[in-house]
Amino acid sequence: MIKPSFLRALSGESVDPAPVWLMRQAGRYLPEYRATRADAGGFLDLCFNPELATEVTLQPIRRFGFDAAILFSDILVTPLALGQRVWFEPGEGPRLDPIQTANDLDALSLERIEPTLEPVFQAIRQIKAALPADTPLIGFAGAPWTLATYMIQGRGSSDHVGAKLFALEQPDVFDRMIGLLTDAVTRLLKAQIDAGVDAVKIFDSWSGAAWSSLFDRACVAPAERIRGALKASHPHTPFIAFPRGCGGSLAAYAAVVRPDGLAIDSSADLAWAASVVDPKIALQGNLDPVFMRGPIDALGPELDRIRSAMAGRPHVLNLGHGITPESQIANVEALIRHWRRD
Ligand code: 1CP
Repeated sequence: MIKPSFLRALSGESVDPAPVWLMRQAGRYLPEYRATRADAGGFLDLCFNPELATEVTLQPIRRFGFDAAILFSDILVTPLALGQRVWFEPGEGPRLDPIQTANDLDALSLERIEPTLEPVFQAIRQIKAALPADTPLIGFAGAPWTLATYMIQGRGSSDHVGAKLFALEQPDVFDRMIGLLTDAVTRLLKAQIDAGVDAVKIFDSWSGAAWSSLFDRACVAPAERIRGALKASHPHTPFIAFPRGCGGSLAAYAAVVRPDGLAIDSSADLAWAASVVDPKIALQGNLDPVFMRGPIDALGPELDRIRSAMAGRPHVLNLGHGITPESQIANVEALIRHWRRD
């Protein structure tokens, strides 16, 4: 069988047209997702039900024929598997019992990851059995710093001041937490690969909130360790990193972490990113998600700009962040048509 375009791009090949998938492609903008979600009850019930997680992973593939599927799960299953209480407040978002002291951290355990997340691995096996053979499956985890922001603050926040203060006030506990999460993410991604995913991605959604030396310590160093451990055990599985909002630190991040794919947020100039990142690393991105709900006419020129900035280098078309619930199916269809020149 010919290697799928997504895996070719991640092995450093320039593919035309570049493969396309969208961050959060399974989600509330799809009526079929909303229907399955209503049947499942809570959001976590959906994540831990292999049949339903399989169904929602496949929905965007059936509807749009994306070049890769992404496992339906959430980054917050990692703190849950470590033993922290995690729940979703309907209409609001995630909530966790915050980690405030060394004792709270000591109550967490790496040994619970594989048994607690067995339904996720079962979903991976079912998804692989159901997906078209040429559609790779992406597994993922939250990166340690982004997970720590939720674990310390107990919820999402806009400035992450709680987590940043924790790093200043309890540096030893903070470093131990990042170390534990680095091991947890490594174990989770290895288990996902063993269950059948074809590539893995770490989401450092809040790396842009870290000051430069915190970024080195809590984002760059852990990502480098995760990549090294995965390459030692699973050398052929591509590793994608997403240091969202890291600005001018992108070049240093790419040089140290050396991912196979580097996801780029919408604020970065792709031509600049191409000039500072090793040309063997596939760049993934970086259309602003608002184009999925704005006038369709605006899409073509923006996609052409991305195409010309990425000409001749390995690229995966994606959004610069997750697709939002307000997105329009017609916009996603227009994006695919224009990109593939159908
Ligand atoms: O009610 C619902 O249906 C909940 C909405 C939702 C969905 C669809 C949440 C809650 N998580 C998900 C799925 C999800 N989360 C996926 C699935 C696969 C796909 O892409 O199709 C993925 C990859 C994630 C990853 C995730 N969860 C991230 C990293 C990516 C990013 O967008 O930056 C983060 C930060 C989360 C936390 C989270 N989970 C859910 C929400 C609403 C949030 C954000 C909370 C906040 O900070 O306010």
